[in-house]
Amino acid sequence: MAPLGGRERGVEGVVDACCGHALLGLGLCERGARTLAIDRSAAECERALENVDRARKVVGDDVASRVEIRLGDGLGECPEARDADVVVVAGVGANTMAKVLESGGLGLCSSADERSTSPSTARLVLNPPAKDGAATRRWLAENGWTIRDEKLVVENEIMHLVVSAERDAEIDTPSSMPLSVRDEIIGPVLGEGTASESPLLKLYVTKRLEWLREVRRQASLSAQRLAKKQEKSDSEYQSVEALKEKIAGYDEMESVLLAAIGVDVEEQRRNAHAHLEQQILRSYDGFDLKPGILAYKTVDPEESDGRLAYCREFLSESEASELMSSLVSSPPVDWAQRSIVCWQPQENTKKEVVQPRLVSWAGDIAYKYSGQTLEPVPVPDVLRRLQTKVEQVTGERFNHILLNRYRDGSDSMALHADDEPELGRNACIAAVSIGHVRRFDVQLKSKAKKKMSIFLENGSLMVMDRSLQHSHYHGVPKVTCAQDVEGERINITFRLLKGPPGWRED
Ligand SMILES: O=C(O)CCC(=O)C(=O)O
Repeated sequence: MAPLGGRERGVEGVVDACCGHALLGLGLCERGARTLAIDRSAAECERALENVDRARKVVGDDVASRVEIRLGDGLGECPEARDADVVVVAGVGANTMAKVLESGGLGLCSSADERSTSPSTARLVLNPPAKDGAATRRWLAENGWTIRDEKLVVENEIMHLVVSAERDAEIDTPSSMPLSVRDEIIGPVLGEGTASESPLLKLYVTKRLEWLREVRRQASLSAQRLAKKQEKSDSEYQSVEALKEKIAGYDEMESVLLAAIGVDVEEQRRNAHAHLEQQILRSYDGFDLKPGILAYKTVDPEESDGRLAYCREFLSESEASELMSSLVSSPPVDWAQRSIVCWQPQENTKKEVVQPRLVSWAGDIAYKYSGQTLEPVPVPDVLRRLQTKVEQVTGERFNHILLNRYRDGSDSMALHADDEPELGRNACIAAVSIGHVRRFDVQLKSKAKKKMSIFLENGSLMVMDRSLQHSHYHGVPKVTCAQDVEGERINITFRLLKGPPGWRED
C-alpha cells in the first residue's frame, strides 16, 4: 500500500484505529480513499482480512492496495496517523477513544517542543456511544480540536454520535476557552438545531436528562449520608463540599437540557412553588385561621373527638429565625441520632432502628418511649420562654420538651401515637415548628386510608388534643419532590408527663 502521508490530490488517506471487520475501509474504498485499518484483536483482523479478500474477488485487486489491515493496539505503532487526512475512532467509549488518540500523539503535547512536532492530521471522525458525547467533546476541546460537524445515528436501538473535528489553527493555545455547558452536553453543532424539529435530538436530550437526574440523585444521597455523619474527617467535609459543587453543576446542566426541549426552568420552578402554596392552603381547609390565633378542627368527627389546632405566625419570622440559630449554632441542648425499638408490622416483631433525624429534650421528669428513656435535663432559658408563650396561647401546662431536628427532606418520623401511659388519657401535645415547611400526616388507626395532612410552617404552633392519640397516628413523611428536599426544620413539642416512667392513670 502506498504511504498515507503527502495527501495526494483527490485521494484521502484514512486511518481507522479500531477497525473491527474493516467495513469502513471497504466502504471508503468505493469512494477512492485509502485506509489503514488497525485493530488490537487478532480475531477481528482475521475477519477483516477475509472481508478484504472477499471484496477483492468481486471488485478486483485494487481493494488490497486501498485497504491495509494491521494488528496493533491504538495508534502507538502507526506513524501514518500523524499525517493522515482523517483518523477515525469508532465504536468505542470516550475513555478508550482518548487513549487511542493519545497513543498516536493526537492529544495535546505538553511541552512547546513537542507541540512544534505535533502531528498534522487534518481531521478526526469519532463515533462514540451518544452517552459519551460530553466526555468526547471535552477531550477534543482540551486537546486542540474544534468540532465542525455532529450527527446522531441510531443503529440496533443504540444511539451513536458522529463527531468530525479539525485541529485549531492556534495549536499553542488550544484549550484557553473551555466549552460552555451547552456545547459540552448537547454539542456546538447539535445545539444549533431545535429539538421540536428533530425527534433524534429530542430523544438525545431526553436520555441525557434521565442520566443526569440519576447521577444527581446518587450524588445527593451520598452528600446527605456524609453530611449526617456525626464525626466527620477533614476529607469527608471536603467530599461534602465537592459533592455540593457537582450537584450545582448538574442543576445547571439540567436547565440547559430542559431549555433545549423548550422547557422554561424558571417557569417550571414558579409552577412548582405555586403548586406547593396551593397544597399548603388547601391543607388548612376547615380551620378558621387568623394569624396568631389557634383555630381548632375535629379531624374525623364521625370517628372520635380528637382535635388539631393550628396557629400561623405564632412566632414572627425574626423570632423563628433567632430561635433556629440559637438551637443550631450554639445549641443549649445536645443533638443526637438515637436508636429506638419499633414495631415492624410486616415482620410482626420489634426491631431496633436508628431514628432518621436528630433528637434532643429537656424537662424535670424522665420520659420513656419506644424502648428508650430520656433522662431529666434542665430546661434552657430559650426553651423555658417558648414554653411560657405556648402555655399562654393554649391555656395548658407542660413539663417536658422533645425536639426533633429534620436536617433535610430525607429525615422523617414514622406514623405513631403519643399514647404512653405517663401522658394520661387524652393528652394535649403542642408543637412549635421552625425552619422548612413540612407535611404532617394524621391517619385514623382503624382505617389506614383515612388520612389528613397539614403543612406545618415556619413559626407555626400546632396542638393535638382530646382523644386524637387514641384514635389516630401522626407522622412526618420524607419529602420526595425535588424542590423541597433541602432545608432544615426543628419541631419543639411540649407534653405534660403526669408521673415518671411506669406511672399509670387509675
Ligand atoms: O415533627 C413533628 O411535627 C412531629 C413530632 C411528633 O410527632 C412527636 O414528637 O411525637
